[in-house]
Amino acid sequence: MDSVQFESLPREELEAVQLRRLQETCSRVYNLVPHYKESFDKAGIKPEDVKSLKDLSKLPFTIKQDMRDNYPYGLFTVSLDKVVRIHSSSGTTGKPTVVGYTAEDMKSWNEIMGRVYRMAGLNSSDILHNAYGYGLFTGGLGFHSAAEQMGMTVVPSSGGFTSRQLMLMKDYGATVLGSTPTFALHLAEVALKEGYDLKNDFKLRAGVFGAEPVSPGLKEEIEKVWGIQYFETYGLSEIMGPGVSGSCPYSKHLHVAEDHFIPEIIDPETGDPLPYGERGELVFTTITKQAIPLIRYRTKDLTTLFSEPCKCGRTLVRMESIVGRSDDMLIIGGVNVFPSQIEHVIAEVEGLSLNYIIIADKKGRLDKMDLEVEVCDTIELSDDTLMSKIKNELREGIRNHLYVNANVILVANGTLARSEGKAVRVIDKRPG
Ligand code: DLL
Repeated sequence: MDSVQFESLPREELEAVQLRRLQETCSRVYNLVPHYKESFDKAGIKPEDVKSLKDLSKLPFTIKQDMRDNYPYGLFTVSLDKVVRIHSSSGTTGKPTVVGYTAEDMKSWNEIMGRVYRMAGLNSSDILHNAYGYGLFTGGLGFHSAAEQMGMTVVPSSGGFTSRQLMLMKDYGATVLGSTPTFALHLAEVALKEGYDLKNDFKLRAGVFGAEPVSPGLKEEIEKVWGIQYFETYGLSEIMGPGVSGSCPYSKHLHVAEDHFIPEIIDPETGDPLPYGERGELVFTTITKQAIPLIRYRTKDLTTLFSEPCKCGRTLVRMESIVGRSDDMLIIGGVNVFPSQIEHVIAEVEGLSLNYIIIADKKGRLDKMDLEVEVCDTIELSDDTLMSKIKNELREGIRNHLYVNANVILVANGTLARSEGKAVRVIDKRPG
């Protein structure tokens, strides 16, 4: 069965395929990954006990910490000679989360991103201006490979260099923009400042946006200012990258690629499964992944699943756009940032205490991050040379480990408010 047929299969047929793939995946991880043998045994379940999709809820969860504990390749089910690509994303501290793809995984990824493009009405005559970052982040290359495979013309511009991007978009005749929603608005703002006529100088007709949460108002603003249709994709590196779900023209909700991943919603506190229609934490089980299959991976993203039929004819369940996170992860300009990672870097810099506060805000349309840190009580704030050395070291450390820029503000020991209960590490001043 091909990917297109799968999109509108009657539910019973779709679920039969899912069950078979789930059973194969359970055997695979149980037999090949010590972590899973242990966690299945601890939960008192064997792969052959999975007899229906309802049995999914008996399987153990996988969390980000499990990936860290098995860093870098401990959860892989193939040897590295079968792995053709590595990506990674933020870990909660020190080491990043590593994922690998076999050639077959790449085929699946292209298939699901291809579906996102088809749902957006794109085809081989489109020109994709791809402003997602290229590199270890899955955005750039994930968008790139699938578009190329579909025969689109890809302009691999990557992030940054706003004015140059605008020139390329205009001159090369981009019809589709791939970027974070924030960057799409920033591009529009700079274009207007530079005197472009957004509707007539550009040939854009659609955008495929994702990688960060966005309010409905902001989506409308992007559609209006650029005169384009807004399509969304959601995804995460642990599961695959962009393409895990995507919107169609009939619904702002996103169809989940259920031929590759089984979604569940759980209560983030208790871990109990919640029915469709109720909001909770999104959990995915991969059912075709070869290199690093994951069982019941807790995304920490909060959303709702809907099973009602969609006007587009697809029977794949839909998820609402992500409404938040059940942990403290921040997304700054599309880059995931955990306060614990920042703390890890602060701890490495001599002269700093571990009293800090992260302030996420907007500068124009773009995200920015201020980081206020108390120096140790033995350090004089008036020592300019020392202050600039500490500042640079911290800024560089953060850039190297987290790939984001922080505006570092050093303050005297004892200045930052102390909290009676859990320390307040983050103030998010961004609207929405
Ligand atoms: O952000 C993959 C991606 C790239 C998706 C480009 C869409 C477009 P990670 O870097 O692993 O992967 O970050 C995953 O980003 O758990 C969400 O919290 C957030 N996220 C991704 N897509 C959306 C979205 C990529 N459409 C984390 N809306 C996820 C809201 C999103 N949040």
